[in-house]
Amino acid sequence: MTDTPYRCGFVAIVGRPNVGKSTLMNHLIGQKISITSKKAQTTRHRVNGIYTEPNAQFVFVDTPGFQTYHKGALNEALNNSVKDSLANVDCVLFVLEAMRLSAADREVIALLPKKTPVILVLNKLDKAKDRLLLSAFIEEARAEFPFTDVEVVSAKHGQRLGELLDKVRPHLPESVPLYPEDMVTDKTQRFLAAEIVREKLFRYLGEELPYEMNVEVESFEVDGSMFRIYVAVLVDKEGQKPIVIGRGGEKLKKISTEARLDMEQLFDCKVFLEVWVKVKSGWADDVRFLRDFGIN
Ligand code: GDP
Ligand code: K
Ligand code: MG
Repeated sequence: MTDTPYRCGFVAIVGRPNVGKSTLMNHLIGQKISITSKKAQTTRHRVNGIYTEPNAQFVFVDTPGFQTYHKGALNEALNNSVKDSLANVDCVLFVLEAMRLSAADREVIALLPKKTPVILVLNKLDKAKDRLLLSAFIEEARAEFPFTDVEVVSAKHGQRLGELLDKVRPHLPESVPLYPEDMVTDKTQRFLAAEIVREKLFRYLGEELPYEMNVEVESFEVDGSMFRIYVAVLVDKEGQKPIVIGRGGEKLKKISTEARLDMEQLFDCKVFLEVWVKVKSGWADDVRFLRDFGIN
């Protein structure tokens, strides 16, 4: 019997918004740590998700998608973050949605590294019923870049993720594990709590979502076997408060109830959650707001 060497390395997940990067990472690690939604640009921060096997540890880096339409400072920061995350990884997963290869996808392809293995991951297999069309599409995609390998998956339905891991594993360097084996993310519970509330805001506000909005965990306390979490939703103007709160407080109530249930599942304990809406005002708040984005 030969000894299999332990392998551990970083795997970046890239692709245009909405191809399913966050969904893929959550399913690969078996926990929901990265927020997902139908809206582009839900993921604003880099999130590392860790998956440990008896002989390997995969550290997945979910990159924020990039924005090609609004060229503001925030979007530049997002694009730089994508480039950064590609610079120092052992393998890249480039995610495409089956049967769609758009200009936005090509912009991401242009940023793919030449010296690092890049695996083409065709997601949303459940939407591609025709096998012939699918293989023609794979050929079309392969003509765009010298991908090291290809795998077809459904992130949402957890299909063929084991096959994908089999293709990634050989690219991980021989190394001791970098994280404890029961750790699923290097993000703090405080960070994850804010992300969960953000996800619900995206989900329930839809198009009404104020563009300038931020979520801040004001306090996170352990109280016996439960967590007490106080979260502020910061909006720009007084007039935006009712959008988040809803008639008779109904929207905010839905948002906080769903967020609490997700938190209880993720943290595996009872959670008391209070969410309220505040208008950001003045210089001090602006500084804090920028720091939360990790920009300054
Ligand atoms: P990201 O912007 O690339 O991180 O994409 P998300 O993970 O937020 O997913 C965008 C949307 O695609 C969400 O509505 C997901 O539920 C959906 N999605 C992700 N994977 C699949 C899949 O395998 N099949 C289908 N039908 N939808 C998926
Ligand atoms: K998204
Ligand atoms: Mg995402």
